[in-house]
Amino acid sequence: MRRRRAIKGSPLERDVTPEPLFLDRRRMLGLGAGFAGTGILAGTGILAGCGSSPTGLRWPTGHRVEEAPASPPYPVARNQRISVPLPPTPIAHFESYNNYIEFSAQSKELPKSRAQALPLRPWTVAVDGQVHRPGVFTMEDLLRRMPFEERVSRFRCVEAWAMVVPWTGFPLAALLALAQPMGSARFVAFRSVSKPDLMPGMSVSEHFPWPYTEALTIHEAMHPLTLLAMGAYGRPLAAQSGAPVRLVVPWKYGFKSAKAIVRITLSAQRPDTFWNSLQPEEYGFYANVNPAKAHPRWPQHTERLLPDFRRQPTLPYNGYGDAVAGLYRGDEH
Ligand SMILES: Nc1nc2c(c(=O)[nH]1)N[C@H]1C(S)=C(S)[C@@H](COP(=O)(O)O)O[C@H]1N2
Ligand SMILES: [Mo]
Repeated sequence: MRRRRAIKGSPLERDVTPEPLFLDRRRMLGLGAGFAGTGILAGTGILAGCGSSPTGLRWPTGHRVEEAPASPPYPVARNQRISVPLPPTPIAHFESYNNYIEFSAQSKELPKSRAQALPLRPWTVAVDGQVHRPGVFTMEDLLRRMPFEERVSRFRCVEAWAMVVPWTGFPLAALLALAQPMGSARFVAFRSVSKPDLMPGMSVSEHFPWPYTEALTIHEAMHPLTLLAMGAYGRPLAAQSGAPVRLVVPWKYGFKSAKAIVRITLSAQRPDTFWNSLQPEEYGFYANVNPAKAHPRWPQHTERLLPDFRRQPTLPYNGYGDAVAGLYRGDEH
């Protein structure tokens, strides 16, 4: 891929994270303004014109937090500026063709029936590590306090199939703002729930480095396109889709988007992650969708779009290059 002059001195090359960015909570919650100020989104097409916030909906003001219903008001307003103008994959296909290796390492169909055994409440997400204010959030906390919106995104698995999904969620940056990352935090790790008794795939693949984990750089994690989803298609996520809360990073291969998250840990060092530690040649740490990068098992220049698996070209960064290419030098994989 062509080296881009504009990326010199990109966030990845910087050792020191600009702490004031994280400490100014007011600015952080107005994500658009905060990010525009850093230059990370300079020249972006997809996010241009977002105004002071890329999020379409705030919890109605005037509600005392503890009185607010613990559910986003489905359907949540769509953020048109971030959404792609494509017809969503039918929900029946989204909810019955799944990768969820804890439930089955082989089958795309078994997660749907097996995942129903997973209790989705009570459920908490811990946010810890290099943060000034570590915390444990219940799902009700998140539903009351986070700025939910709907956004229609492309989703691309490294196995070369693709979907278009209307997610309901909130920018991960909004949750990280509450935890106040330290200047030393350079990576954000995600840990999926681990319940071997309920998850038959875990014992079939017992040599795998459970639990399922993934990670992003702090700059990827703070990017407005990085979503924590609790719903899709205007309703709460199905268990097999990663309920009650999962990551969605639309410019990366799907394995980065960890399901059923229970812990988010900020660190100075890059953490080991599940697929990358098993097969680094097949599952790069960055895993940005890249049609030009050969893959040992799946050619990446085209993809098959659900529901009919029509073949179409794959786009660099899954079509989100204008918004995210500035995060990279171009040789990350
Ligand atoms: N915990 C966990 N998260 C996971 C996976 C998994 O096996 N376990 N599979 C990943 C992969 S490879 C993909 S493509 C997506 C699939 O999401 P979907 O089933 O909603 O399409 O989830 C990702 N998140
Ligand atoms: Mo995947």
